[in-house]
Amino acid sequence: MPRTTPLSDIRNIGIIAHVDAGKTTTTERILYYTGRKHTIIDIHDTKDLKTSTTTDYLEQEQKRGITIQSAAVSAFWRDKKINLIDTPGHVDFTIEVNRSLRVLDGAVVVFDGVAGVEPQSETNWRLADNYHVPRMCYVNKMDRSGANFLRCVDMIKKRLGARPLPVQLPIGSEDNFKGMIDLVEMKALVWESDDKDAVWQALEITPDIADKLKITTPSDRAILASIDKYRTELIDTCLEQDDDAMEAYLTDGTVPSGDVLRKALRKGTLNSAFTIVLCGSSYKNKGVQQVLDAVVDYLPAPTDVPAIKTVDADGEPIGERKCSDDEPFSALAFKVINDIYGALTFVRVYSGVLTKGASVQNSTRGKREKIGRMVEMFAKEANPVEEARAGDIIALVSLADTETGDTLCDAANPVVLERMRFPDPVISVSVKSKVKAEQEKFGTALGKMVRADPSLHLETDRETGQTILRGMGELHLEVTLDRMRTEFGVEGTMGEPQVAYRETFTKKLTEQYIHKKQTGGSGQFAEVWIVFEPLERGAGFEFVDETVGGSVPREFVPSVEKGLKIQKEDGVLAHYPTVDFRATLIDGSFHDVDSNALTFEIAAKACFREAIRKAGPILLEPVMKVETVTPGDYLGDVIGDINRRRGAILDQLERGTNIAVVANVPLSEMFGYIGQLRGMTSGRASYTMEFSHYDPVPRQVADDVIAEVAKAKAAAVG
Ligand SMILES: Nc1nc2c(ncn2[C@@H]2O[C@H](COP(=O)(O)OP(=O)(O)OP(=O)(O)O)[C@@H](O)[C@H]2O)c(=O)[nH]1
Ligand SMILES: [Mg+2]
Repeated sequence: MPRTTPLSDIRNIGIIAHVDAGKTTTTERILYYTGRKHTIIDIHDTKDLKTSTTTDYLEQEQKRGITIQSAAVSAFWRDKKINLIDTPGHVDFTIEVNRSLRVLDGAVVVFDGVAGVEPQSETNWRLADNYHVPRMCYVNKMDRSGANFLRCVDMIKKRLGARPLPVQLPIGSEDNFKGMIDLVEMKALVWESDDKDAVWQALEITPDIADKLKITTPSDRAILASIDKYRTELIDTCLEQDDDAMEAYLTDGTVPSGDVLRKALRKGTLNSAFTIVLCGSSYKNKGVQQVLDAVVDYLPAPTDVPAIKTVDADGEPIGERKCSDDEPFSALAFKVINDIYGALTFVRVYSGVLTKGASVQNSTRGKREKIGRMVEMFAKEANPVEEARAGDIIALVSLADTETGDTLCDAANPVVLERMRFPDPVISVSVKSKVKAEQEKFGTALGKMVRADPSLHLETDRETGQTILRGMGELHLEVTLDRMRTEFGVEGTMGEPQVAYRETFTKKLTEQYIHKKQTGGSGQFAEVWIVFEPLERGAGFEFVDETVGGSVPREFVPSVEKGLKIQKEDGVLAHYPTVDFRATLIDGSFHDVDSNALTFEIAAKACFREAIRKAGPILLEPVMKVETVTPGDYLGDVIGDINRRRGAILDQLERGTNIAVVANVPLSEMFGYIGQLRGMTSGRASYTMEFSHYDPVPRQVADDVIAEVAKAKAAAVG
C-alpha cells in the first residue's frame, strides 16, 4: 500500500497549557471546524456524565471538568493531516505532557488572556524547550473580563524568556471582543456573532477602524492605533529570516508579500528564532480557524525537525534515524493504556513502515514482539489500520513485553531511540482493597495502572507488608484509585498521604566489610572495600568499579552493585531511600570455593549499612514551588500563613487584578492548605504547586518524622 498523506502534509502537534486555559475547549472546536464532529460539547455541561467532549471522555474528567490523560485525535485542514494531542494542565498529570512532547513535532501553547503566563504554562514551556519542540502561542479567553493581550505578550517575554511576535492583534476585548487584526494580510477579521457557525468578514484597515467597529475602551483603541508599529515589527523580524527579501526591501523598499512573510514566519518558528502569538476566544468561537491555519502554515512536518537520535546502552547519542519510509523501521512506545480492547501501546513511528503481522524487536528489552492488531485512535475510538509509516502515531493492541519508553525496531537493523525522562513521585499513600476477598484482583488492577503511568510507583513496605503507592500529588493518587473503580470494578481505600522523604550521606568515608560464614563443609566468603561519598542534590546513585587485578572477580562486580541498590532503598534513619551518593568499589578479596554472586551481594549490603551509620545521615524533604494567587486585600494573611508553613517567599507578581505570591514550601506543610486558604480569603484565592527540589529537613522536624515512622511501623507490625 503506498503512502496516502505525504510526510510534508502531516502535523503532529500537542496543545499544552496551565489548567483551564482552554485546551480541551479549543480541541473541541478544532474537531468541529474540520468537520470531524457535528456538535460542540462544553466542559461545564459534562458533570452529569450524560455527555462528554471528545477528548475528556473519562468519567473522572467529565465530573471534574479537567483533563487527566492526554488524548489523540486527528483531522484534516487545507489537505494537511493534523494529529493532535490534547494534554492536561494540572501538574499532577505532568507525565502526560512530558510523553506527548517527546513524540510530537510542534505545540500550540494556550494562555488564559486574563491570567497570562501561569505556573504550568512555564513548566510546560521548559519541557518543550528540553525536547526542542517548535511552538506557537495562542492567547485565548479574550472575551473574559480583565483580558489583556499585550500584558500576556509581555509575560511571555519576561517569564518565559521567549521572543514573542504577534501576528494578530485583538479587536476589542471582554464583552466587546470582535475578532482580530491579521498583521500578515493586513485585514480586520470581524465576526458577526458568537455562534459556532458565525462567519467573519475580512475588512480593510482604515484609520477610523476603531470608530467604525465601535471600540470604545481606551486600551483597546490604543491597540488599534498601534497596528503600524506591530506590522513593522513583524516585517523587520521576517526580513531577518530571508536574505532575498531583505535585499529587495533595502534596494527599492519592496514590502514582502503575504506568502513571503508566511515563509519567513515558518522558518523562524522552526528554528525557534521567535514565537508567533495569536489571539481569540475558543468558547465564543472566534479565532480557532486561524489557529488551524497557523498550525498548517508555521508548525513543522515530521521532516522539518532534526532526525531522531539513536543512543547506546548509557543513553549517549551515537547516531540518528531519518524520518523516511525508506529507512529501517523504528518507533518509540510513549504510552500504554488499559482499554476495553486490552492493553494499547501508543507508538510514534520515526522511520520505515510497520505492517500488521510483522515481527519486530523490542531493542530496549531484547525481546521479540509480534504485531497483531494496529489501530489509529480517535480519542477513545479505535480504527483498525493495516500499516503505519514514518511520522504516524498509532496504537498496537496487546503487546507482550513493551513498556513506556521502549524502542521497537527492525530486528535486522536494531537501534535504541533517545529515552524519555519521567518525573519522580513525591507523595505516597498506603492502599488496600476495600473488600478483603478481592485483594488479588485489586493488586492486578493496581499493577496495570502503574504500568500505564510511569509517574506512579508501587512498593511493598518490607516491615509492615503494606502496599505503598507513590505519585505526583493527592489528586493524582485519588484519581488513580477512582479509575480502578470505573475501569476494573475494584474499590480501594487509601491511608493519609505521606511525604516521600529521602536520606543521604553528608561525609565521605571508606568502609571495609568481610562476609564470612562456615556451616559444615561449605562456607561463604566475600570481602569488599567501598568508598561512599555525597553527590549534589538530584544526582541519584552512582556506582563505580575501580578494582584492579581481579581482587573482586569481574563476574561478581554486578552483585556488589545489586546489593547496594537493594540496600540503599531502606535508609537507616526512617527507612526512606538513600539518594545522591556515589559508591566506588576499590578493593576486596574472594575465596575460590566459598565466594559467589550471593556472598558479594550480602557483603555489599552489610557494607552499606555500616557505612551510612557513620556517614552523618540526614533526612531530605521535597520542597514545592507554590504559587498562590490572591486579591491584594488578603496578601498579608497569605504571606503570614506561608511563613508559618516554613515557606520562603521568592517573588510577588501582578496577575491581572490579583497578586501571585511565589514561594518554596516543604510539601509536608502543604496538606490541608486549600481549606485554610479558602477560609482565609473567603474562597477568593487559589494556588498551584509543583515539585522543586529536595532540601535537608531541619533537625527538630526530622526527629519528629523519624519518631513518627518508628511508631507507625511498630503499630502496623504489632
Ligand atoms: N470565557 C471563556 N471561557 C473559556 C474559553 N475557553 C475555555 N473556557 C472555559 O474555561 C474552562 C476550562 O476550559 P478547558 O477547555 O477545560 O481547559 P483546559 O485547558 O482543557 O483545562 P485542563 O485540561 O484541565 O488543563 C471551561 O469552563 C471553559 O468553558 C474562552 O475562550 N472564553
Ligand atoms: Mg483539558
